[in-house]
Amino acid sequence: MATILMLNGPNLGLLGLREPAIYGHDTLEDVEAACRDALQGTGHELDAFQTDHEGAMLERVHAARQDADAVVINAGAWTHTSIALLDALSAFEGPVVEVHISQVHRREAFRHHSYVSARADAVIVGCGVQGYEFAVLRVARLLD
Ligand code: DHK
Repeated sequence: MATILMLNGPNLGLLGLREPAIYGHDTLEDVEAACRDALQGTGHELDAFQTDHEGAMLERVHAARQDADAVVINAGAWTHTSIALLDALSAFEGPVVEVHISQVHRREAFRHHSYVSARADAVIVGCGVQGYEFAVLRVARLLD
């Protein structure tokens, strides 16, 4: 059994409450439950972590080198700013899938560039929270 680590960055703990017209009404708990359901029968398990602290995220990605086989990440605004996060993900050897709930390319120009994409094996954008389910199923396939 492989472990898929789902990582969410800043402000994503407010999912369901935060700008619902953009990010929807589902909470992060709902999203995690949907991903666990999606993985049923694949033989893979989900571990999930959200933080608003960049150092904590970097440390979680470092630990993933030992305790996870694949990463699904929505880095929130760090997507557009953090070379440190890109470097941490580059030190992780398994599959990485990047998720954005909103269609970032239809939004402000500062959301169009992603440092995470330079490492990601796939990028899922604009599918709402369903994008997380697509992402975990994609990494499950890559792990098989
Ligand atoms: C989430 C965020 O918090 C923003 O900073 C990104 C992303 C977009 C999303 O669509 O999931 O720009």
